[in-house]
Amino acid sequence: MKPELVLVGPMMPHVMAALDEDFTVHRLWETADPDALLADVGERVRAIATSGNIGATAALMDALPKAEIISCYGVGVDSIDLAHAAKRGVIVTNTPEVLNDDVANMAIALLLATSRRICVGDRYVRAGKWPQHGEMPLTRGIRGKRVGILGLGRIGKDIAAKASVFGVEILYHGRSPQDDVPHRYYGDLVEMARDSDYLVAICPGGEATRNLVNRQVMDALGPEGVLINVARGTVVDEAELVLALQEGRLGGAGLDVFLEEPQVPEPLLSMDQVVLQPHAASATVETRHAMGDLVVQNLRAHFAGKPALTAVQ
Ligand code: NAP
Ligand code: 8YV
Repeated sequence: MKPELVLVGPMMPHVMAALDEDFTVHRLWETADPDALLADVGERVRAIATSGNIGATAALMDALPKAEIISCYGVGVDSIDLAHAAKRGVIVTNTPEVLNDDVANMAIALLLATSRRICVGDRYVRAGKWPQHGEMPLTRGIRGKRVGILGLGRIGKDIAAKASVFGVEILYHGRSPQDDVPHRYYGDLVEMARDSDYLVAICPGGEATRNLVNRQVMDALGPEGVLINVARGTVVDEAELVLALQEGRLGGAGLDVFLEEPQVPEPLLSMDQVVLQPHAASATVETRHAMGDLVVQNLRAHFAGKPALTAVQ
């Protein structure tokens, strides 16, 4: 008999087809009464498949007391109650590495788009302003600038490698220095921001990093500085970010992630010094395919009696 699995939200068709092959899948989002479904099948379900944006609460785990594994579509697992999963002995897996390239590319794209005002230029041309007003104001080059990376992990290192090609100097901040990297380490984020032209946030979300990029950090980055956030909305004090941009204490921002997605603070929508994305850093066909495959591979390994491929805990 196939093991039973709760799928909390839709996934790519090939992922859902693969899950259907190996599991009896209960589609939580399709039912009008999720609590009734959980009460009905809860005692039999042995696996949960979820995504980084939906996660898994303690209540969901309690409703599925026989669940052995949570397979998450996404590398960030801040939306999963990891402490509760550990208490219940539930394995949690994520999708690391396969998304590094595209997420790093988005960070670089935001860095270039903010400094070269790509979206402003696009709007300038579309609005017919070029023939009317002539050249747009000059933008900023990035060669010789300093890029401070908050979170020099798998993706952060990829961003560092790609950014280096543009002739920038890389600085980094994390909880501890890393022996095997050539970049300058800062134990103090404010100090790094003071020395940076661009600050790229790519650390995990969750309570440990909540509002790490606060008013002090933004003021240290300064009126010419640009914040790129491809980490999580929680990492940046969003209200302070809006104020810093409005008051010109911060030069610009490239933002892929927000506090209350899909809501974006209204004042950001009209700011030319800001480039916005709908949490799309990993959203290419290729990467999302690979992430989906890994969700399935982790589940298959576990139910074949093998260790999950990419367990977080
Ligand atoms: P990773 O390899 O675990 O790297 C995380 C880095 O963050 C590490 O270098 C770590 O360094 C640092 N860090 C952790 N806790 C910290 C803290 N409290 N203060 C300062 N630095 C801290 O993770 P990854 O695979 O690169 O992914 C990083 C994050 O990117 C994910 O968790 C996710 O939130 C985000 N992400 C976003 C998107 C998107 O679509 N926008 C896509 C993928 C990932 P230390 O251990 O030295 O502190
Ligand atoms: C996904 C992400 O968009 O991997 C992550 O941590 O933020 C993104 O790749 C998200 O997890 C999908 O829900």
